[in-house]
Amino acid sequence: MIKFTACLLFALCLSAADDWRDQGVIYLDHSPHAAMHPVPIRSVKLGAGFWQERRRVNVERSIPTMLELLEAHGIVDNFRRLSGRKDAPRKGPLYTDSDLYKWMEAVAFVLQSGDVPKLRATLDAIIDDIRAAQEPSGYLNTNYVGDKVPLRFTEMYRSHELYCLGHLLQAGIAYYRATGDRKLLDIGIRFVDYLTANFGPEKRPLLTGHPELEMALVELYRTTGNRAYLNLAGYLLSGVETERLHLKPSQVSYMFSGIPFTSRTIFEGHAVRAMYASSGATDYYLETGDPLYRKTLDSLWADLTNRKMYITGGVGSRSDGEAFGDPYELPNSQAYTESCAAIGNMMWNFRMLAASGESRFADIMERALYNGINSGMSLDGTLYCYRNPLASDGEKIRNEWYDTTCCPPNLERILASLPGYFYSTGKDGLYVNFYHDSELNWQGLKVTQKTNYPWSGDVEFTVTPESTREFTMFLRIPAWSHNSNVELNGSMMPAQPGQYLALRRTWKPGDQFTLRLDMTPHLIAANPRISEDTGKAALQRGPLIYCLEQPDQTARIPDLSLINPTANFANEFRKDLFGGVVVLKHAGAAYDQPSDREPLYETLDQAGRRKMNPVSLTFIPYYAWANREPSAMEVWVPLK
Ligand code: FUB
Ligand code: ZN
Repeated sequence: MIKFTACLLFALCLSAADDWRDQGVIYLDHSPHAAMHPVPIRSVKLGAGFWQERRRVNVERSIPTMLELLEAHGIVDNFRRLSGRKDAPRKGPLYTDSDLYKWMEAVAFVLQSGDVPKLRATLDAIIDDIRAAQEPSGYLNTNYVGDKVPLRFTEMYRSHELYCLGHLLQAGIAYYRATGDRKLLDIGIRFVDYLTANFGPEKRPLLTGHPELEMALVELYRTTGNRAYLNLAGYLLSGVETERLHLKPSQVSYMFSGIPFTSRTIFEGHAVRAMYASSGATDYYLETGDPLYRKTLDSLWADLTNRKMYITGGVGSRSDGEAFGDPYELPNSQAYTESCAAIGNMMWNFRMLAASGESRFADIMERALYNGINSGMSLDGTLYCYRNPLASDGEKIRNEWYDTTCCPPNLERILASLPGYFYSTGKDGLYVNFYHDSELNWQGLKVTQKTNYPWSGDVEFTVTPESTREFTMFLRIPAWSHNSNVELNGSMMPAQPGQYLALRRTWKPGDQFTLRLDMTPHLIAANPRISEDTGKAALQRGPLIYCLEQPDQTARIPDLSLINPTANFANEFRKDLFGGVVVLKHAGAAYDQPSDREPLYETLDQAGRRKMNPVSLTFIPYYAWANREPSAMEVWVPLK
């Protein structure tokens, strides 16, 4: 490993040596255009509470059961078959290697938080299976073998060869950062070296038909210091091979690759592809500072957040092509909102946050994480949503397995890596991106948070530097927290929403302060152009979006509406429900006669005479829906 000499961290940075233990979800300590540097996963220990419970279930249930399923569906045997260790036909769609790699990355992230010897041994055995399957050239893919060898790199618009490699590299990097062992990383590097030897502007053309490799290559560059990997990412993003590959406009729209990334102005096509491409392009910007990339990324972000993103942070409206729709095309029950796309949204915004230091990007991360990602996994950790719609008539939405099982291991790797998103360092101090009962211990600084977030908005901080020193604690004040304050040394200071509040002072061991975020529930209106949400409101409390689900209501969901939207919500902590959640109650009304007994059309006068009865509506956090019997649900509720 290359040892860098420059130290770009803030004043507490003691050493510039590049130790694998110092490297987080992404490693930006030497990225010249990074304003913020994530801390390692192992430096943050989450205390009991919201995410730690999810993380416990992830390790104890999700990760083991997913491996059983990957084994049962022959996904691991696909590798063993190539080495002769198993005589079994290849199983599953052409991209299944990536599902195993994502699972391996999840395990590697778990190991970054602390050794789990049994899990490590299982992972080591699978790494051995993968190594045995790799060809001497470095090529590795379980689909393009046997009579499909002639098809290698001939159908890159669909082949997922490079997508799988991207996930292999990410797993290898995570494993290296967990253990210091390069064995999985080197398998990926051998394949990349095969690519650099054979492909490029003067050689054969290359295309990521499903972007993913771009961000993995930039991370590989950050891990090894080898600039060839960054250059390969730049080549893929440059999209210079449109003609040599005879790509059609419809293909480059769908793939979100194949033309220069910097020529993009809007999101279109396959949502996961677009999010991963944007993540890779941001990674490339963080290393190169190319202003055209920054301009493109800013325009795309505006397109997403002003016109194409759900209130849950989910993206991708159409099931046809798993794709973005037109501006404001955000249907609720038809929403596609693949879990992977919400994850991609969070990953992209994490990189934009690092590039800018602006809290609006962390706000989107939080929105996606608590809602559109969190909904993707059942509370018992064994069932998953591929789609995360915002309304349902009660279809069965969660399954333990999908033939395209990209989402489950993706959710597992996010939960396993979560501590790595909580803090970043910058040249002036420490940024607190997320809140949770936790302890950071990093570069001679301890920070503890005592809180019951997200059920409570109060966070008590204790700051303990090794010795007294001056730096800034930057606290993210979410845009939803309209009346926040910080109490420090007996004085209260207000905190503006939508920015990092800078607390600059000389901190001494044991200094304390309390942040109070405003958890008042708010009804949210949608842009008038989102036709499905006209005359409706959604409910948000803190970072959580709420919904109505049938079991909690006294009338059927299609017959319900909210009345008197200015009335206060009653908060109730229900210990018995979903492992403990705050439910919100509000006055509503229900049609006396169920609406499916009304005529299809009638005059407004007649409709106005329909009798409604007062009811109490009970809202639950959106992420928790579909954890009982399949039943109707809605996020956007009609206003009476
Ligand atoms: O393209 C195959 C899978 O479909 C990918 O893993 C995901 O992006 C999903 O949308
Ligand atoms: Zn997916």
